[in-house]
Amino acid sequence: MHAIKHQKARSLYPSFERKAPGADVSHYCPGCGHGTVHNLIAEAIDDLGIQDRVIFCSPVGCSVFAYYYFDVGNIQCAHGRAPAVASAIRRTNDQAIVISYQGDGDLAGIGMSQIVHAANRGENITVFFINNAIYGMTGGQMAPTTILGQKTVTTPDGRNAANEGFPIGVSEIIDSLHAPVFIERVSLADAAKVMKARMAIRKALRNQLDGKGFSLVEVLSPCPVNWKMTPVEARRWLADNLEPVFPVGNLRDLPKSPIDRIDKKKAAPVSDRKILEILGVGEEEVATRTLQLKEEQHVKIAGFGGQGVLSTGILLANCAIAEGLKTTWLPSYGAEMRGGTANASINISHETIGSPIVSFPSALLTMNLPSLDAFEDTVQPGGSIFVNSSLVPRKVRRGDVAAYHIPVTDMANDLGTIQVASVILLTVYALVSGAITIETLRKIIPLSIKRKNLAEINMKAIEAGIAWHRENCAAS
Ligand SMILES: Cc1ncc(C[n+]2csc(CCOP(=O)(O)OP(=O)(O)O)c2C)c(N)n1
Ligand code: SF4
Repeated sequence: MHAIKHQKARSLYPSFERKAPGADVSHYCPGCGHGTVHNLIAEAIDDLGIQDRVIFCSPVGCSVFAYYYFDVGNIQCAHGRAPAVASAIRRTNDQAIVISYQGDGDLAGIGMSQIVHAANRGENITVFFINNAIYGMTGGQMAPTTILGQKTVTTPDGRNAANEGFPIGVSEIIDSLHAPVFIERVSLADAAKVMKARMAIRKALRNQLDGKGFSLVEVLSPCPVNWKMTPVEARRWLADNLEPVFPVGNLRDLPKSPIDRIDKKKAAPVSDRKILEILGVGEEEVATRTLQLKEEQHVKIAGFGGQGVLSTGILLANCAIAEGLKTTWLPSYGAEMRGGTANASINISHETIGSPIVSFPSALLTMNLPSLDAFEDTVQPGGSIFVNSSLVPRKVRRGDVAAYHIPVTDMANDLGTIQVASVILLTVYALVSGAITIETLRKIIPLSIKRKNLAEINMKAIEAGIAWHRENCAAS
């Protein structure tokens, strides 16, 4: 049993210096439950000795500013997406103790599928779900957990099941899944209940430390401002009205995760070795290959849907794997099936890559004018832009990048199909950047493209790219 200390937890900053001038106190309203939960979490972090390991994922909502208060690693997540972010951090950093801290609008409204899937995967993360039965930050709209009859700005006559459905019991939904190890609903209605909340919060963090798996603590928490009550009235209303709808207590406390029973080999993510096997590249081949990548590559390939920009991106990423490099590929496309805009972001590095996003490409491959217009200004100074000059009627305007204008659609047409235009562009990029070898490209194409005749034209496209590079090796 830990002694109660009458001092601020070490895991909270001594003074809360927010951006707003003179703002060095918490922004929470008087009587708000968020502050209480923050204290309970911070004390648990101190007592478990994990301050230097904790990464706190704060949501969109009143607790968005948690990073001003917790002296731990912090990430502010998009609305409802904290469980996905927390899962990714936990999977890539086994030393991290990851907290997903979420309100009811965040977790049970916009983020409902995120939390259900993270719980269902049994992610080894800890979720603190602050249920104040209302959208606090935006001024008191109905939340999924608003109780029947509760007046909010969007249900001025009270929530009515016929119109708005019933309040959602999040803990009960999570309890219907196999994987979670710990689910408890607690309340901040009085001091004794706060002490129970304290125990549950500790247990949920301890579980992660012990590698047990997914833990969720739902905290029934007052929002006096939007409930239009004094802090004392709010605590009473919580006990009299919220607790009967959302009964407090432990719903689940397993000694170990059911996920442990799954064959570890089957659960293991696909390794690079497996990918090399699929690509038909021998390990010795990778080991003996001289890595010629001099600097990290952040590539954006952009064009119309149907111009092969996404598949060319996959080809580049596959080549990077075959070179023994780390890589990521991230597609982005509009809602249209064909003819809409599409782009692929590819990172290539010797090191593990933290994010698949390419905001500032070192190389931009553009297949059409809208792509050049959209991304030209984002290219890093000293980077390169490769332009399909058959379809782009203007030159690159930037003076601080190397520009290559290549009539790849015309060249591909001469080979028999415009489908291979983007591969010609990729070949020139490969030669200019040295990121991947032509030898690898030749090897991967037949493995990636199953239709033999198309693979053959792609091989010709590589030769066309080499020929163009030979004749125009200087920036045009
Ligand atoms: C994508 C997106 N949609 C909507 C919003 C507006 N928004 C900000 S906070 C919030 C609700 C937060 O309510 P809740 O999760 O219950 O947290 P509380 O503020 O009560 O702690 C909403 C809808 C937003 N910021 N981003
Ligand atoms: S609006 Fe409600 S949840 Fe938000 S800080 Fe104020 S009391 Fe807390």
